[in-house]
Amino acid sequence: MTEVVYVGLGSNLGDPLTQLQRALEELGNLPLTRLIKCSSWYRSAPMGPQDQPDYYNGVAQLSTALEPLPLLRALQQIEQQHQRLRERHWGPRTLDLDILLYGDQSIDLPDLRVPHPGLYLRNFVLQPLAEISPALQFPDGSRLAMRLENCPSEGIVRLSSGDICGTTG
Ligand code: A4P
Ligand code: MG
Repeated sequence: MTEVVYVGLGSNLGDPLTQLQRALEELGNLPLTRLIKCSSWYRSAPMGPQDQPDYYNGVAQLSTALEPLPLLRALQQIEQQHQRLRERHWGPRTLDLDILLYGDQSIDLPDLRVPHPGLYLRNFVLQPLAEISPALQFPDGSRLAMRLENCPSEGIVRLSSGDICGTTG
C-alpha cells in the first residue's frame, strides 16, 4: 500500500542549497519510495533564536510504501549523513527533515506527530506546500488555502522556479 507523503526540508548551515539538493536525491533513493514533486526553495529569517543564519526551506511530495515510523528513521539517517549535530532546540542545522503529512493519517506517537505540529504556523512550510498541491486538504478537513490566509506571509522569499528536480507527477 503506497501513501502520498509530504516532507519539509530545511537547512541553514554548510551551503544550505547544496544540502537541500542532495537531500532531495537521497529522498528519491529511499527504498519503496518515489520522489513525485518538489517545490522551489525559499529563504526566510530564522524562527526562534535570531543569532543564526537565514534558513532555506522547501517541500517534497513522495509516494512511499514505508510505514510512518520506518520512514521517520530513514529521514533521520539522511539527517545524520549530513553531519547534523543536535545542539539546541530550534538551533542551526545542516539538514532538518520533517514528515508534514502522511496520506490523510493523524498520528500521535511519542516520536512522531503527523500532521507536523508546526505545520499550520509556518509560512516557510505552507507556501512551498501550496506551490505543489494548492488544493490540498488536511486530515481535520481544513483547506491549505484557508491555513495560508491565517498565516503571516512576510519575511519569506521564493528563490527559484519549481523545476529544479523535474516534476513528473
Ligand atoms: N518528531 C515528531 N513528529 C515529527 C515529524 N512529523 N517529523 C520528533 C519529524 N520528526 C518528528 O526533532 C525532534 C524530534 O521530533 C525527533 O526526534 C522526532 O522523533 P529534531 O528535528 O531532532 O529537533 P528540534 O530541532 O529540537 O525540533 P524541531 O521541532 O524539529 O525543530 P523544528 O520545528 O523543525 O524547527 N526557521 C526557519 N525560517 N525555517 C526552518 O526550517 N527550523 C527550525 C527547527 C527553527 N527555525 C526555523 C526552521
Ligand atoms: Mg525536525
